[in-house]
Amino acid sequence: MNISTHAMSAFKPVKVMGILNVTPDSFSDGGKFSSFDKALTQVELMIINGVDIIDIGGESTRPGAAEVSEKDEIARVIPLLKAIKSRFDISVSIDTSKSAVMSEAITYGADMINDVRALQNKGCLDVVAQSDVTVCLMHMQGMPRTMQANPQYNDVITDIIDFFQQRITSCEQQAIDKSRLILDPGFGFGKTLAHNYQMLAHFAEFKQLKLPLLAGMSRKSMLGDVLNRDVEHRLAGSLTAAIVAVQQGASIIRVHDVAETVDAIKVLTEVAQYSNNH
Ligand code: 7PJ
Repeated sequence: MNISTHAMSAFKPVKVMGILNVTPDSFSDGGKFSSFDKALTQVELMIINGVDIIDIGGESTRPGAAEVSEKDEIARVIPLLKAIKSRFDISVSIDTSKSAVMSEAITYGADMINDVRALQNKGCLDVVAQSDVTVCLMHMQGMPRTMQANPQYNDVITDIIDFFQQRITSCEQQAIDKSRLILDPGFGFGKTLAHNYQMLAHFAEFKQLKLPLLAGMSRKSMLGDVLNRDVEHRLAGSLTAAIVAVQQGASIIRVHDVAETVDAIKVLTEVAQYSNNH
């Protein structure tokens, strides 16, 4: 399935992307079956709860996180991708910035590449051009290790729109059709608290690029800083942020809490059916 085309259709149902983190200590050596089975159980639960896309990430891009080698990242995500694709009928996205990981992921049936570096690393545009996967181009200022040090923008919205326009042009020059692209302003990726809330308050402005939009705010610091709650207690904040993003035109919401987000979006969608014909 071409996710971006689907998200652009007239009715435009909002999709929920469920986060599946593959931690460094899980099964990179292929020997720890309990972690592997746990991940598959989590996938099954997300599917039961109505997830549309599973997003597998083998590189931690949290602020301050260390880098991971190509070999390790492949060992973390590809066996899981294969297992999911052989057991379930569900779209899978691979959260990576490495062309070798993208290539393997595409070979083993990934439906989408989710790149927090927006295909700027060497070889990524080429690999994606030779496939038909959907791509999420995310904006990040700086690199994960240092990005939160001192983020600066002239205007966070227009700076990100300029970045998107450049990336869209680069994709089109490589014959990656616009219909395959999804845009994400990258909450928390080289942004202050104020930048993050400006992005959310004005999220609808990204619609001018005429592409589906993805928003990922689940459990992030932009919620924790306002709520003064640790990462396990940010569900209400995450749902509120998700709903605001949907109201501002987001097509895909990337979350940890699938069941709750699906419920919230169902209620919002029901309201929307009555709001146009008063
Ligand atoms: C995002 C992501 C996001 C996209 C992460 C975390 C950090 N990919 N990968 N958008 N965040 N597209 O989930 O807290 O916001 S990792």
